[in-house]
Amino acid sequence: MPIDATEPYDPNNIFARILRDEIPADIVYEDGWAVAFRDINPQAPTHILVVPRGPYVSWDDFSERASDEELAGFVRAVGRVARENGFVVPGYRLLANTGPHGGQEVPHLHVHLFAGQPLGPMLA
Ligand code: DGP
Repeated sequence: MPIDATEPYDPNNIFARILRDEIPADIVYEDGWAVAFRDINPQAPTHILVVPRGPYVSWDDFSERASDEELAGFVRAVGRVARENGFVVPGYRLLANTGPHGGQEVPHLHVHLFAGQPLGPMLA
């Protein structure tokens, strides 16, 4: 079910539980600002989700409430995930579904990173 991007943060959402190591995930990167793990239902040869460590529901919530340090740390982390996996030259795609029209389902901000093949003009 798509979520409302302005709803209060639910500390028991699935990505919060991954961040607390309560449920397993295939983690590919972590630093003080972000954790990245493989999507359970990949839509491309490589499909990674990058999530901030802080409690933000959506891109809207994060861009409004996060400190400048958190914003910079998260953006750098997303770039590092792509760089460290060798995606910069062949290229990759970032996507942050937001709210019902964006099709966001998990109420903790996540940036999808797709790579590994030409992705075409849009992913469905
Ligand atoms: P979105 O529609 O943008 O909210 O995408 C949520 C993504 O999260 C979707 O591609 C599937 C993925 N996902 C959902 N539950 C889990 C989980 O428990 N583990 C992992 N690794 N990915 C999950």
